[in-house]
Amino acid sequence: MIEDTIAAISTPLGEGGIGIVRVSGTGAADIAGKIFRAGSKINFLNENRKLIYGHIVDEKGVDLDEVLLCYMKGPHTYTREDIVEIHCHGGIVPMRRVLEQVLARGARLAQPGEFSKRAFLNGRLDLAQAESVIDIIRSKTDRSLSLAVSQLKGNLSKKITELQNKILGLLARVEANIDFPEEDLEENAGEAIIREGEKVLKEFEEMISRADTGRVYREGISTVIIGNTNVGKSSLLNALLRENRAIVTDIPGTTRDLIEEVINIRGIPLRIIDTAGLRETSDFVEKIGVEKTRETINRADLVLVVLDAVRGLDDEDRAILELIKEKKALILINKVDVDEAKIRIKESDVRRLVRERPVLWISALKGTGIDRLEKEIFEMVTGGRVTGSDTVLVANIRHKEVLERSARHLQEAITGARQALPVDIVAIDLREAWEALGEITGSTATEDLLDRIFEDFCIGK
Ligand SMILES: Nc1nc2c(ncn2[C@@H]2O[C@H](COP(=O)(O)OP(=O)(O)OP(=O)(O)O)[C@@H](O)[C@H]2O)c(=O)[nH]1
Ligand SMILES: [Mg+2]
Repeated sequence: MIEDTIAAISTPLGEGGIGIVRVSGTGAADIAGKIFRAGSKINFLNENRKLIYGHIVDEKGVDLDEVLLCYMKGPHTYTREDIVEIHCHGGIVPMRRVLEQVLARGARLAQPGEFSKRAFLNGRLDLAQAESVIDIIRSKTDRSLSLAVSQLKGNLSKKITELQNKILGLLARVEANIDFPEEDLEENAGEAIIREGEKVLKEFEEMISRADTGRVYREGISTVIIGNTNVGKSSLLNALLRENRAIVTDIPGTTRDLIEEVINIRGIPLRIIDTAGLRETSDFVEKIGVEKTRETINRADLVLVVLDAVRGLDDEDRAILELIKEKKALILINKVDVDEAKIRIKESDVRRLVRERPVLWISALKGTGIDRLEKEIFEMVTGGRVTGSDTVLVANIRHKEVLERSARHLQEAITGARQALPVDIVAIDLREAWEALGEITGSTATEDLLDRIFEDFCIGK
């Protein structure tokens, strides 16, 4: 049982119609009783889960704000504790003043994610579900949202528990032999571990192989547009955004600072950065821009290289293509809208330099080839695999690592069974595989791990 009462402002700090101060714990009702004056003769304690009109007052009885208060009696609440939510006016000062009163009457300021941590500790959500809450808040596209909602519903947890049960089944077969630890694994049991174990291992592998796609939906892809000056990089960003975000001029060196935007490509959030054109330069400011671009390329998941069809390939373009040798990249020949006679780039020359990478002709100005480009990007980052919306996708890198660790233990157990190792050794590997999986749902998570997960949350959640 957690004894203390926590409080925080749960809405963003800024101007808004309403702002909510949330209080959770054994003292929540008591604190509300001291600072809330209902508008009529209602006792809010008798009005579970209803909004009651009134005022928050300070120690001297002076009104701080006109509010609606909602008292929610545990255990049917987010944290399973008594919760009071005070809906004040959404301004920094009213919310702060109300929070101050709550803290002055005995609550303590909640840590980031502490409401959700309590929801987990009190058995309201398992760990994967609690993690999905922050994914919902941070989702960038419809698809990332629906993935996170599915996880909150417990679909991932269900799958993980199924896998755990299958491993337990294997363990039971091994342990039937364990009374005779000196013995090697009984012939039949050994075969069963190999046969059934391989099946379970396949399920692991499928989940792991789809995890990168899940991660792409959850985190997005960091993409950078590079190329010589004046080739149309900013125009391409605008074409992808379908709005005029970046400044486009015919003066080389227009873009100096990096511009970052998020676009939605078939449900995948693409965090896309327009850069300063890469060229040898003596302009000091531009030099800094070019240096930044190099760093950005190193950090990016995907690079879009823009070439200018009119200007043709030059040494600088070749240098740029050299720079991305190790990166996932698409090569775009821009300005295909001009008269054919003006085009000085040969696709075969480009292809020779970039080997198997896709080369597309586009016009950033007219929007030609942009759909095709989006299709290529989607296929590149998902491996062309379309996953149905009811498929359980592992989207969190932490979950993927746990699955990999668990799979390794299972593999060890199978190998052990193949070599007819003593039963207790095979049993240890199976138990470790089972235990690792519990880190996803939290059944075997350590205090340390929990701290690490919840400290990444926002305040008030
Ligand atoms: N004909 C044609 N002109 C284009 C196209 N894309 C860009 N341009 C023109 O090329 C010039 C440079 O475009 P920007 O988008 O500013 O090029 P940039 O690569 O961002 O240039 P810097 O930021 O200076 O490196 C502008 O005059 C654009 O109108 C295109 O598809 N067709
Ligand atoms: Mg530009």
